[in-house]
Amino acid sequence: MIGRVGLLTLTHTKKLNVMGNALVTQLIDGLNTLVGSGALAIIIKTLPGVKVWSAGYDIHELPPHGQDPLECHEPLRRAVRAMQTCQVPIVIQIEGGVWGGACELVMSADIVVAAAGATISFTPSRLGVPYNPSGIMSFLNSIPLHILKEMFFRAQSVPVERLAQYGVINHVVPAAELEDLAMEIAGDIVKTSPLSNAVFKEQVTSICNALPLNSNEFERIEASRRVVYTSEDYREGVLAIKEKRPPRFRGV
Ligand code: LCV
Repeated sequence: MIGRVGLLTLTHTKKLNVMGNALVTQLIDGLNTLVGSGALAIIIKTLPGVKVWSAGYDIHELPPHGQDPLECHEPLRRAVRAMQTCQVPIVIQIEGGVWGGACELVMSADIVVAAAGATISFTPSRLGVPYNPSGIMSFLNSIPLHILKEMFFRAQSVPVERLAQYGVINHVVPAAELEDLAMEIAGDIVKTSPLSNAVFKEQVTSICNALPLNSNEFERIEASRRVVYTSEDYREGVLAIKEKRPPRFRGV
């Protein structure tokens, strides 16, 4: 803590901060500890100078083929819920590359500050993963639809400078200024009303997650998703990442 600003540093950089149970547990415990210690704003960051901020979901912890990789108890879902339900504003500070599910973690923060040259790579379509409704809502609430569709369908790295043009990223600064900017923002937040901030964040989260899907529609979507996570393409996508080669999808 610095004053009432909580600092949460993701330190699994040797494993590219992959979002497996170990890192997600560090994140959730860290948020709870900082709020319990009186933090009125939290900065999430990693060690400075990384090439990869997070490589996304830990592909070695994906459930066995044929099981939903994004079920509510999976690490990514737990991490996003922790970010959204944390009662204090979260400033996330990114540099290097943010991949896959880590993109949703970043988008679940309240304020995003990035080092110039950082990139966001949203990759479910490269793995053959059927993203899920609540995850898509996270993205729809922070990325304009056509930009989100291009990111999803192309699965390419997008510069933070481009995303900042659409308000997806709050600030892009030289890496040397990143820390100071995050602290300046958090320093302003801790001077405002914690009660007002908490109830504002709670309402925004509730309103943004009000998913207008009826039960029939939801069941239909889940049936469609099951076709994907039981497909050969999904098996091939995960294998291709593990074998560090381009995937060869056949649409089955
Ligand atoms: C476990 C890894 C990973 C990894 N997990 O280093 O959003 S969804 O729906 O797609 C969701 C399911 C999800 O998030 O899926 C994962 C999405 N992530 C990716 O597609 C990124 C996959 N990784 C890469 O493209 C490269 O690793 C990057 C560009 C991140 C870094 O490349 P670099 O050449 O610097 P390596 O590829 O050599 O990786 C270093 C070690 O980290 C492992 C990788 O297998 C390698 O392990 P070994 O040293 O044992 O060979 N690794 C990389 N990503 N997501 N492990």
